[in-house]
Amino acid sequence: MSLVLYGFPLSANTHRVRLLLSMLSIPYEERTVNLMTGEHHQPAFLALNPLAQVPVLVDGDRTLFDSQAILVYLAESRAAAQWWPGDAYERARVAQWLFVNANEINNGIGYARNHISFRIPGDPAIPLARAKAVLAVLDQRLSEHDWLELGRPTLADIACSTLVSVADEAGLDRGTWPAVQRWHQRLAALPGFVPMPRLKARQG
Ligand SMILES: N[C@@H](CCC(=O)N[C@@H](CS)C(=O)NCC(=O)O)C(=O)O
Repeated sequence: MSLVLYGFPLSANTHRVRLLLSMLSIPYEERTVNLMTGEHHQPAFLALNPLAQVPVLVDGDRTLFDSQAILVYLAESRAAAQWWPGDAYERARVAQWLFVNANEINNGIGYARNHISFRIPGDPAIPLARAKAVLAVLDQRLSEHDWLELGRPTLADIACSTLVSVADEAGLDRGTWPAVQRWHQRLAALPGFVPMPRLKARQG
């Protein structure tokens, strides 16, 4: 079966799928959907995702949207139990963090980054407050644990790491959360790790 990831280079939601594909050494083709020119609103892409969002994963005749759902699908279909365990309680503990990413982290760091770095109109104050609150929770947890759950890297770490790694693009000083930084360094040392692409203006 051929695997195709529809994404955008600066999309954090695309990156976390790219990261898992790379860590699992799964061959795939990435096709860029140009969000800047509105390609995601064209009928061809809407047929893949009526929400007009990347990422979308096409696996043969199967089509999926939402990065969290795609992570789960890849880990389950490739029998990657290290990342997404078979035990119900363990799996739910990992799942907690997928939802933290989709809610607190995305509505915090993600929206603040949109306002500050992509200049999407809106007041960044509320997302910034949310971002600081969730980063404090992550920092507390990661000051006591190497990984978010189960004592090993799981989908929880993949899901939560992407936006956290570019928190400075949301106007936040990443040094404020040292345990989070050390955790990200541990993740970056794992085989197959690929970093989240940086906004050009902030490179170097
Ligand atoms: N819950 C979705 C969110 C996807 C999403 O918001 N993607 C952004 C790019 S990072 C997008 O396509 N935005 C286009 C738009 O909203 O116009 C996921 O986790 O994949």
